[in-house]
Amino acid sequence: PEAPSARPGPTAPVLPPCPDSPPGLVGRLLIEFTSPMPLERVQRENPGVLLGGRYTPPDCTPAQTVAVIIPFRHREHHLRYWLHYLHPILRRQRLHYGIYVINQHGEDTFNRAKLLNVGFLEALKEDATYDCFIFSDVDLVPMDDRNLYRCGDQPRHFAVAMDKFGFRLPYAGYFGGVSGLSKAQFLRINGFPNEYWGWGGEDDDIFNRISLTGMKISRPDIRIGRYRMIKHDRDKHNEPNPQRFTKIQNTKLTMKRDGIGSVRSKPGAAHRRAAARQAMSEDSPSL
Ligand code: UD2
Ligand code: MN
Repeated sequence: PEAPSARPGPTAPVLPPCPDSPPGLVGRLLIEFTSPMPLERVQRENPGVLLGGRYTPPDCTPAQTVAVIIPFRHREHHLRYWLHYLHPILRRQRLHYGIYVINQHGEDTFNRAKLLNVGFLEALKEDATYDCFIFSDVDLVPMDDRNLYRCGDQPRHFAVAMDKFGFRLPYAGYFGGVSGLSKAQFLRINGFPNEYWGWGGEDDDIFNRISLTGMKISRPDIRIGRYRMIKHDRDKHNEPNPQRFTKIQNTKLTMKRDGIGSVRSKPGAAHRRAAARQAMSEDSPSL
């Protein structure tokens, strides 16, 4: 037998790799949103989660480091349910993860995809080792913990069977709700569009980006990728975007200049930079 190991630190033993299929999963879960969920309870029931929503399995070394990015504004009561259900699930999945709630300040029109771009950059700023990014609506809770929140060799769509769509995929190219891309996959599509203001279309644009760069969507089995969405009305300042139908026709043209490379810039600056970049590398093979 080995000597009892010292406290964690430079002398801590090297943990074995986490198993491909985590042993402690329970399968189908009971998910309901009746009584309100106090944050104190979430905190009490998840003692292993560190400040900032970070968690590392105590008994194994995961292959990936996962940043979960949530687009957010005025949904505190949804967030409390989400945290209540997701922390134990992600822990059972033996993930090394951090949660990033990306709040849109002010009352301008909501922009989900741009918030997700910001989340990608902010997570990497905090921890450059993130190599997998899961993008989740705040109101979507998986009903089965075998739906593993990790990245693979193709972009992943997790929310394939939602209660609000009768537990079916609404259409073949649907990529909304919860999705995941490795850092390399995300950069390959130049991240997400920044120019979808209001509800709708941005998920289809992301789907187009993935197809146009020659990747394929991977999905869990329809019996496992089940979700409950917390019932809600359409938020203020997130009206359906009337431009969405024409915009998703033009992904091929817009994705080069509108994406993770231009998220921080003011209107106009992105165009100028893209033009400069193109002038410098007309024969660039990417995108
Ligand atoms: C659908 C998709 C979603 C996205 C959206 C169109 C599902 C389950 N999800 O969501 O992925 O493609 O259509 O844009 O089909 N949010 C806030 N505050 C707001 C507005 C939105 O926090 O004021 C966030 C929140 O994380 C929310 C998400 O944005 O879950 C999507 O907005 P939604 O839930 O109002 O739209 P929904 O359910 O039609
Ligand atoms: Mn919703």
